[in-house]
Amino acid sequence: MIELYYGPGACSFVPHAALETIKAATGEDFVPRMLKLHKGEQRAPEYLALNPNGQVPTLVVDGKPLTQIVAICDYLDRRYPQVGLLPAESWARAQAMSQLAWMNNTVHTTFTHFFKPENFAEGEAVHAELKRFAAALYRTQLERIQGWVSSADPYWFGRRPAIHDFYALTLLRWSGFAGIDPDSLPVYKAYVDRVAAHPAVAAAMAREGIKLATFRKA
Ligand SMILES: N[C@@H](CCC(=O)N[C@@H](CS)C(=O)NCC(=O)O)C(=O)O
Repeated sequence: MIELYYGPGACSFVPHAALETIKAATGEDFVPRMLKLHKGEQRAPEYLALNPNGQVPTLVVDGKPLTQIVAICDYLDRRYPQVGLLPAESWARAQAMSQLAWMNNTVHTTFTHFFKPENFAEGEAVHAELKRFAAALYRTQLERIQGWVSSADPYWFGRRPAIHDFYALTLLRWSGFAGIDPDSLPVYKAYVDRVAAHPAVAAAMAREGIKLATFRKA
């Protein structure tokens, strides 16, 4: 049995959409387990026993937990290679892992500095500066992703939606919270609209109750 602990709108959307894609392609189902992050459910002792970082996602396979998006996605792709969640050929896969690692350890972390500056420093003035700096840096990182997806046809790796599509969607969706108008990244936005229209991705979004539009003009 596969269970996924996720928080609506959080980075756990990446394995969530992957599991919906697996379900659509193979019929293999999973058990979604929602945590209310704003209520601190990720810090409950029972959850910390699964994921001592107190974060989502956690994949639980036959009772055994696996943490970290990169590891979870690698596992799901190796378990269901027929779904095409990551490229199979060695060099293409290595390049894909390089991009995935960068999205996870750099772009995602830049957003965390905007979203939770209190995790990195104390004091309101420092938090305000961290938010300003991180939002500007985040934009430059999204521009790099826009360059990559400018050749997506229709998805990152071609015909089938893959892990990178789910991460790219999540990162652009978050940009609205950081005051970045997605219309200012039109190629990236058009690509994410395509990804979101895929039935498996739409199913994950519906379960989480999230929409793409998060940007509000100041
Ligand atoms: N490197 C971790 C990052 C996980 C992460 O940042 N999760 C966030 C949501 S996007 C979280 O659970 N935050 C809750 C908290 O920090 O309290 C991974 O790849 O799984």
